Amino acid sequence: MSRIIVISNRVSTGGGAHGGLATALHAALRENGGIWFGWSGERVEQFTGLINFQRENGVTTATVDLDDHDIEEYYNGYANRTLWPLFHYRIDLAEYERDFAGGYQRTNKRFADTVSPLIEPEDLVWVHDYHMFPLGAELRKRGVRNRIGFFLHIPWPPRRLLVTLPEAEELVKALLAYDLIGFHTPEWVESFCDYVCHELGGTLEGGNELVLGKRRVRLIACPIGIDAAEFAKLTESDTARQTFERVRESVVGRALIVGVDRLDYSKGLEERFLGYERFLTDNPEERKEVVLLQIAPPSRASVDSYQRIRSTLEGLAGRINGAHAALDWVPIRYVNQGYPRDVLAGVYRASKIGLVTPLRDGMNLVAKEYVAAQDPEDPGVLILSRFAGAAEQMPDALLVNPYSAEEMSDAIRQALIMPREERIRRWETLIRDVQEQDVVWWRTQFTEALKAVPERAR
Ligand code: ADQ
Repeated sequence: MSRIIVISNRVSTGGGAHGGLATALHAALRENGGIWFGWSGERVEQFTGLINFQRENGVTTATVDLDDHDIEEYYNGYANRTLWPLFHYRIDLAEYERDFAGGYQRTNKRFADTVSPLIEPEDLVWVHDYHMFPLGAELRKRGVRNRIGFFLHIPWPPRRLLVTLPEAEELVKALLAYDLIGFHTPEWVESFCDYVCHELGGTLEGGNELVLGKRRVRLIACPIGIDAAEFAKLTESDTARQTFERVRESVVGRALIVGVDRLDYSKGLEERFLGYERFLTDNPEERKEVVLLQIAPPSRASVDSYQRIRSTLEGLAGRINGAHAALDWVPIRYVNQGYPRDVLAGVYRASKIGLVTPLRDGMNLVAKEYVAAQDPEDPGVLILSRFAGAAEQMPDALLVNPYSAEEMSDAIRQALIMPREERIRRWETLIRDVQEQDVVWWRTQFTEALKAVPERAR
């Protein structure tokens, strides 16, 4: 059986608690052998390419430290200030700087130099996400002839937006060095094809193979899932039960609405608060019957746009609470902190509504975790943005346009009065797919598709 070489910006070690993605990749590494390679998250004065190998619970990881230039230009710069906003349709926030683009290429070359000697002829190589677009092409330049697949965890932007990126053509051509490119949804696959066919003159063959000159690459829509079984187990844990009790007590009979997101402008938190405020204004009789708990740990704090969203949200929560609170009730509890997964499971289960309303999201795993944590006898209602990749798989959620405060307000109202039979009916369809198309299903779909790519001159 072929080993797997997983390459991603950050690496999750074999020990401790993890999200579904790390668990699924660890399982693959344990079963097939292999290595998980990437940045250690550490900063050094001068890049050395020295690899730190670790082995924990049968998983080998190999990490390198980056220097200040790399971190500023590749990570904070091109990945977080250029590609992330552009790929989430926010060209107003995207910064196009040649230094960032140069640092991104340099760091990818450094990764390729470091990892290529670790790759053996029969290995399957699986590269992850927007930090690593050029890595496959760099590996090819270093003589790596293996099957190499790439999976994008974020959306692929429409052609009309992508053409604003000065390096778009170069990046997309580099991507064609992979054998297989995976996206969460058919919509992102179509956007990618649209760019390659209309900007570069490529052609689509057999519905899933893009051809440009001598290059041929397969495309797959392969939605990531969660480890649903593990999440259901977490929900039964002591910590989850205690959290459930504590949270339920704290809202004294009111309906809890929960949001759980990294503090990121793509998650639509400002719009969510405004939608909730609209609900409070439109439904004065319900006013004191609900509480919104928003859990949002800060991320990427060294990027300006993330500092701005933090202060905007603090201001907004303060204003809404100031305008609507009563002696015994505060409408929004806004918590800037991360929680262990078993605590989150208890919070999800205690919540009558899961409010997941990103403006744009590759998939969104919180939506699936919320469903997995519900009580089958009395499940809560998922309100989901139609602009999350997850919406495609979850039509039985209440789908909303997160830009419309009115739609969000209507959906909250509909969820609060939804009869139990309807909640159960919708939840049963949702949980079936969350369980069937879990993270192991996703991993298998991708790796099997990669193995099926015919051997050919690379
Ligand atoms: P993210 O943008 O990070 O991932 P998401 O899919 O929602 O978004 O995953 C977030 C994970 O972090 C979830 O497992 C959630 O439980 C956890 N989390 C969030 N807030 C937390 C908190 N306060 N405490 C503890 N844990 C918290 C990117 C893409 C997504 C895509 C994933 C996977 O942006 O669209 O679904 O990758 O491909």
